[in-house]
Amino acid sequence: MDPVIDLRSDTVTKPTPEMRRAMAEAEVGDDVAGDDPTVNRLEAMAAEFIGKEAALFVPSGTMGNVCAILTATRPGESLICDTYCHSATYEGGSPAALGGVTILRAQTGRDGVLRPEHVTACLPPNDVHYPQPSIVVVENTNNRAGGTCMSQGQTEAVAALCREHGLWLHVDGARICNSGVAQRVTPSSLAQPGDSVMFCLSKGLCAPVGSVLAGPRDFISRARRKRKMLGGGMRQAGVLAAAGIVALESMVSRLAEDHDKASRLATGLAQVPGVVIDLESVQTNMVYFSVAGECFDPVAFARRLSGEFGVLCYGPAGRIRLVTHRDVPAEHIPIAVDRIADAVTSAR
Ligand code: TLP
Repeated sequence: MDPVIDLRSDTVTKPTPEMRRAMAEAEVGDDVAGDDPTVNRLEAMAAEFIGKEAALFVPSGTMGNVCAILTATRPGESLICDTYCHSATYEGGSPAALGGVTILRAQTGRDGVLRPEHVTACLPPNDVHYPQPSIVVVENTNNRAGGTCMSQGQTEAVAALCREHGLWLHVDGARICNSGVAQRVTPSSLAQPGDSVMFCLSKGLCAPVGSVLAGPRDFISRARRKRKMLGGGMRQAGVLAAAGIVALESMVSRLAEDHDKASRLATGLAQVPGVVIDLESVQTNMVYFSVAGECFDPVAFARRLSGEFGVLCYGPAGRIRLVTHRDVPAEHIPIAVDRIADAVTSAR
C-alpha cells in the first residue's frame, strides 16, 4: 500500500542530509581514551543545553537510564517510579538484573505524573526487612500516559521530597525537548529540579544513534565507569556525536510540527465512530486510542493496520500507539485517519 505511513515511533526517523554530511566530515579520536574531539564537543554542548555540570554520550536512552540507576544505587536498594515508567517496563529488568535494585512501583493517575504523595505511599519503613530506596525516576514526557508533559513545578515538588529523604532524582527526559516545546519553556528548566537527566538525540531530533546522561561532574565520572562496564565505551564515536550536534543545534524547535501533526491525527480520529480517544492526553507527538467493543485486541489490530492498511504502529498497553515525527509528511495525516477509519469500520 502506497504510501506506507510509519507511526511506530519517532525512533524510526532517518538522519537528515546535514547530519550525514557532518558525520562524514567529523573529526574523530578514541573516545574511551577521552580524545574524540567531536564527542567532547557534544558532551560540553549537551551539558550546557540541559543546564548540568557535565554530560556523557551513550549509545541509547536505555543505557543512559541504566548508568544513572547503577551510579545512584547499591545492590539491595530500591528505586521508586510510576508503574509504567520506561525503566520499570521496557528496559529488560535491568535495575534488578544488573544492579540488584528492586523497583517500587507507584500508582499514578491518568496523566502518569509522579507526585509527592505517590512517592510517599511507596516509602518503606526504615527497617531491615525492606529494600531502602535511593533513587526516584520521573519521566518527561510520559510515554505510556500518551506523551504527556510534566511541568517544572511538578518535578520540583518531587525533588523537594527527595531532598527531605536523601533520594537521588533522575529525570528520564527521553523526550524532554518535546515537553519543553509543548510547554514553551527550555528543556533545561524542566531538567533543573532533577539531580540527573537523560535525553535522547535519536527520537524526534532524528540523530541515528545516541542519548546523553547529564548531571554533577563527579556523578558523570562515576557513570562513565558504568558505561564502560556495560560495553558502551565507543571508540571513534565522533561520527555519531556529529549527528547529535546537528540535532541539538537545529532540530529542537521543529518538534512543534510533530505536535501539530499528532493533534490533527487525534482530532481526526475522534470523529471516527467507535474510536475511543482521550484528547487531553495528546500534548506532544503521541496519540493513543482504542476501539469500543469487548473483543478489541490491540496487538491484532496493530498488525492489521500495518499489514492491510499500510499504517505501521504498535499496540502496547491495551491501546494503539501512533507517534508523529519528521519523516511523516503532514499530508499523510488525513490519509492515515481515513485508513484507520476504514480499519475500525471493517472491524466492527
Ligand atoms: N522508547 C521506545 C520503546 O522502548 C518503547 C519508544 O518507541 O517509545 N525512556 C523513554 C521514556 C522512552 O520512551 C524510551 C524509548 C527510552 C527511555 C529508551 O530509549 P532507547 O530506545 O534509545 O533505548
